[in-house]
Amino acid sequence: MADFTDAKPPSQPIQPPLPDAAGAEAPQMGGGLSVIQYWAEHTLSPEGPKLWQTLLHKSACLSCAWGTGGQKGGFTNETGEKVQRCMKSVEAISAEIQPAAPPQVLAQPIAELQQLTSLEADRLGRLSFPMILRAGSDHYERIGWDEIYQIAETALRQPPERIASYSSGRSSNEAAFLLQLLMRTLDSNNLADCSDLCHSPSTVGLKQMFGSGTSMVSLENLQQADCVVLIGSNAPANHPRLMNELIKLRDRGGKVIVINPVIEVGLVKFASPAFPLTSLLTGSEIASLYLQLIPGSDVAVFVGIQKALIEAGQIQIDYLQQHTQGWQAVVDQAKATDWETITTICGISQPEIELAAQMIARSQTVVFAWAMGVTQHDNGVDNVFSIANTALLTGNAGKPGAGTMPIRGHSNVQGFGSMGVVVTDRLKQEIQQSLEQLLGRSLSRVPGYDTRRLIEAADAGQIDTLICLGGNLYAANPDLTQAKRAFSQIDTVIYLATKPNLGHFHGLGRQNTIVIPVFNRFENPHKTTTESGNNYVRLNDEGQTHLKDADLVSEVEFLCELAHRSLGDYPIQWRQMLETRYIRQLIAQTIPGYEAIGTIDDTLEEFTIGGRIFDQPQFSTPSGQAQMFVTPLPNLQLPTSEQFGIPAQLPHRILSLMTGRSYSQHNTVVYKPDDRYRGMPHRNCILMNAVDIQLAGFTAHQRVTVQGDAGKLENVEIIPGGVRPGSALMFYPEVNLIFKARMDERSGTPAYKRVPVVVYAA
Ligand SMILES: Nc1nc2c(c(=O)[nH]1)N[C@H]1C(S)=C(S)[C@@H](COP(=O)(O)OP(=O)(O)OC[C@H]3O[C@@H](n4cnc5c(=O)[nH]c(N)nc54)[C@H](O)[C@@H]3O)O[C@H]1N2
Ligand SMILES: Nc1nc2c(c(=O)[nH]1)N[C@H]1C(S)=C(S)[C@@H](COP(=O)(O)OP(=O)(O)OC[C@H]3O[C@@H](n4cnc5c(=O)[nH]c(N)nc54)[C@H](O)[C@@H]3O)O[C@H]1N2
Ligand code: SF4
Ligand SMILES: [Mo]
Repeated sequence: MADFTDAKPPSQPIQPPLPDAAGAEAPQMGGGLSVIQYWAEHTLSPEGPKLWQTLLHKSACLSCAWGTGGQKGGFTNETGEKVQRCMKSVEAISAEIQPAAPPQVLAQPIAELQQLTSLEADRLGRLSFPMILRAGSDHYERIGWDEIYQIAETALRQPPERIASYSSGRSSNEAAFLLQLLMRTLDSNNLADCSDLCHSPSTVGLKQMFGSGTSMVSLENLQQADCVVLIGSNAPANHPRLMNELIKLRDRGGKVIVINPVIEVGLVKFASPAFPLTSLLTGSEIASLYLQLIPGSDVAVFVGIQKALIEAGQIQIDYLQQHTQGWQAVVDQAKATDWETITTICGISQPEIELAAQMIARSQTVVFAWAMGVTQHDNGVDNVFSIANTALLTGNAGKPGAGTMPIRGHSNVQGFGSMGVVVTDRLKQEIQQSLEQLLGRSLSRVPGYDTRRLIEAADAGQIDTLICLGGNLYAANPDLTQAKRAFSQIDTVIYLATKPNLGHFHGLGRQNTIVIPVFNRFENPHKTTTESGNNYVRLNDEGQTHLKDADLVSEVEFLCELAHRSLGDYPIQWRQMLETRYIRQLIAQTIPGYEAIGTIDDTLEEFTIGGRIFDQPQFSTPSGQAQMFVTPLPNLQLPTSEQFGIPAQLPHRILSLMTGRSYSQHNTVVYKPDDRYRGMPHRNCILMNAVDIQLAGFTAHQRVTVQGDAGKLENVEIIPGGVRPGSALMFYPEVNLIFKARMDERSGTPAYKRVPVVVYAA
């Protein structure tokens, strides 16, 4: 374990006093007894028995990609450790075991349903019968399966460039594989996926650097790290079990460096129910160093860290020479960039950056982990490059206990990528070749639309048919007005979903909108698999639904039947795939690293995907070396009040707005309106720094208008809290109404974390 006792004392105070993480009423640490209380309330309530049954079911947790559960039992992680499921798991299950939404409620005029909030839409209950909204009608009505398949099959007969799919990472690998095979057999490459809005910059960036786009760190490796750099992640809310690894790391003397414009209370101190004696009551310190940077400036921080390492003679030249390419240019860039430029862009002082560099250099094994604060920027890929460059300069890639670790989102979003649900230029060559062999012809080379480009194409009237395998394409997008308009230009929209959401009421097609109710992961009548963010494949057992007299279909069955009706037996006997073991055999033959899935039905052995975890500095690039890239510093200038059309005399403040999740929501689905850890009591809040509140002449809790380049939200309550001055934070999906998508061109990911807004008193 590294020793920090002789670390150079900083020349000036390195840690700015931690601002209050949140408002006065907010708790002073993350986790805590309220988590236990939530657990207890739910598991002891009338839904308790069903909840327990589901928690114990052998299937992967529905919520995040940390990936607890699976064949080894609902409470086991991949190293065989017995762990608890966090309350996010309970939250997700609770939503799925709701009673069915009453038919008369779903048959209300669509204008009524459009009044519902995200929370209200979810609380309607589970979808339990298929329904259609036809052109000229003002409400959804029940529809029979034959007519559904007829409409769908006709809709797929359009030219391939005019048909598209969108998917979200809750479905299985089997459904994902079928979806892409169906689309590619039809010659369409329009395979948009929620990862386009999420970790696509990580996939694109890491693939170029290491030849593999996922985490190179296994859970076992993480457990050997002695430093974790956690960048742009609110893990206490979104990946709670990762917090236990950070607590254990601190307990064994390791360091955690947090890089985040928001002081997230749970990243300062977290009280974990996993350690009732040592952590739950008093809390465990998480961050050893907290760098509260200006949003969007991560590249500057990492170039700064690189510069400090170079100046201290702490980069690993031997390692770079042997295992990397392009390192000299990266070193030259850091040397040539002066400190003032770096510190002005990121707002972090040189001594603080130097301290971070020293912590990294003095650690034997460092894991660099990140989430949406890194990827959702117009330079998302550069952010990823700059982090991985830093890992390489210090020799922290390709050894046990170290490496780059994107913290993935949806519980099977990574599986969708592995199965080839990607646009053409992101499809692995091996998969392309195998599919061409299967089809007996070459695949279409048309680029295909990723998620943002799909919305643009639809908005331009270029899409006739859209199949949505889960998710909420409407509300996940920036500029909801555009998203709604885009949907209205699509003739046929088919949603497969477990529960109603805003998309089903606002994302409506021109001719037909069909909502098909599906079994969720623990209800499917067949086995399925999923892939965690740590590259671990889990096998999910068959299950049953609690819904009585429900007319549900499995995603696999729907896709098989639709494919059979559209394509007959070409290139496979689609109906045979209802036996999902055959799909797994096909996956084993097609997807690199997935060979072991071919026998998983017999062995029941879950496995780590081959070729992903790098314990040795031998990467999957053609040369075996990692490729490094120079990362231009971002220009973070905000528009002026004239550009916003705001009279200069009106009291106002122009801010860089971060948009993301509250404590109790899963993406576009809100479970509870407030975020107690940030002191935000409802959805229509803006978290601002006291300095900005004062400079604009506002007061705490005043109601203001927040305006972006696509619209405004009114009557927004100002909440003072731990955001970096000059920036603010609001919740999606509501805030998606007010801004257009600037995006990272290389990955297609919108800059959700740096939205220029003006705040003024109405
Ligand atoms: N309970 C729950 N779990 C979830 C989800 C959920 O909605 N609810 N969603 C799932 C999905 S799909 C995903 S992608 C993940 C999302 O997990 P996260 O990425 O943790 O979620 P976000 O709310 O987007 O917040 C990201 C963090 O980035 C910080 N940030 C913002 N801008 C910047 C910046 O410029 N630089 C840096 N360094 N940090 C910045 C924010 O302050 C925030 O702490 O969680 C997954 N798990
Ligand atoms: N402003 C802003 N916007 C963002 C983000 C942000 O940070 N800020 N984050 C982005 C990110 S990271 C992501 S991943 C996207 C999320 O975008 P999506 O993945 O499209 O949205 P979700 O809200 O996760 O989708 C929820 C719906 O999925 C359906 N569902 C749940 N389980 C299943 C299942 O097993 N099968 C099927 N077929 N359906 C199911 C339910 O009907 C539920 O209503 O949002 C993006 N949008
Ligand atoms: S950390 Fe993620 S995968 Fe693990 S129990 Fe919690 S929500 Fe589920
Ligand atoms: Mo995500």
